[in-house]
Amino acid sequence: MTTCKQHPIGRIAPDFHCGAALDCAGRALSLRPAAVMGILNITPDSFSDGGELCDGHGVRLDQVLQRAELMLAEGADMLDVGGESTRPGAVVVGRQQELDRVAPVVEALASRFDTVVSVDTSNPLLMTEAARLGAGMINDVRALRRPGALAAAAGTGLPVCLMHMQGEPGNMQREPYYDDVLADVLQSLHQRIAECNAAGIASDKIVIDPGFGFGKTLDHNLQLFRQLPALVETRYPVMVGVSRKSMIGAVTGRDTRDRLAGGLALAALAARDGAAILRVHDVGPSRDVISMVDAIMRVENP
Ligand code: 7PM
Repeated sequence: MTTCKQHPIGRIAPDFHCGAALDCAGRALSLRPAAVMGILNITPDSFSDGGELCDGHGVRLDQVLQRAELMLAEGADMLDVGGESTRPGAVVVGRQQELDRVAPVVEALASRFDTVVSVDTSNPLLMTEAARLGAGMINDVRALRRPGALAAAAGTGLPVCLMHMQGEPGNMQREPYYDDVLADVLQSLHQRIAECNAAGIASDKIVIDPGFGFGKTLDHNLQLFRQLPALVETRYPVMVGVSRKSMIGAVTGRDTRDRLAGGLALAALAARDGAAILRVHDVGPSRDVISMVDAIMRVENP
């Protein structure tokens, strides 16, 4: 294991090469320039897309497919399907209900579209089922902490995104505290990576995510974002999810539906800092930001 000089606890992934592609169930996902992950929230109470893909009667598959098609036309490299709202105070979804809600969507997307379908879940049953139905990645805001999740994820052979969260969705925003937010996030992610490795998930299948808004104050979120380069230096691909989040609302004073410009500013900074995957609601504009930043970074610097 190599160590990163600037960050003593930032051990680097032994086998990961910057610019490499991620193997998502046989599909090569290029991470340079950053990949765009389009968000498909299959929850009745999603905070920014108002349950339009799912209502009291269940998932509206036609709407989901239409939205997915639009995102892909706008240049999404992958789609992230989630059926559990992690909003503080959200209705808790049962494991079976989550499975019934999300699995058919994964199947429909994977069979119709030539793209990577990521499943946003902490549920081991859904991980296994989604992989069987053609999912290409597992995205877990609990970083595979639920009983059975490590083994289930390892069994799929899929890449996993390990997100940092302090606490649980129900209590995470009650006075979050860190001595040093970056050090804490890095240390906890390295601990999860070690658990993954021990369970048989190789380092080249791991993506890390600082978890903006998950058990963090505005100041923690801003500090973490400022220190993205330190996360990128671990050589694990870094996912950034800030689209429409409250840190943008807190700075700009805008409602969720008016946070696009703020989010694009952060997308530009994340792309410049070397983030590997941007998880966004607004695919087209985010794609343009990445293309533009990439053009600037590629041009020769005399
Ligand atoms: C309510 C609160 C609804 C928060 C939705 C959310 C991330 C994620 C989410 C992230 C990764 C949202 C979040 N956020 N997965 N899932 N990283 N890897 O804003 O930042 O979409 S849910």
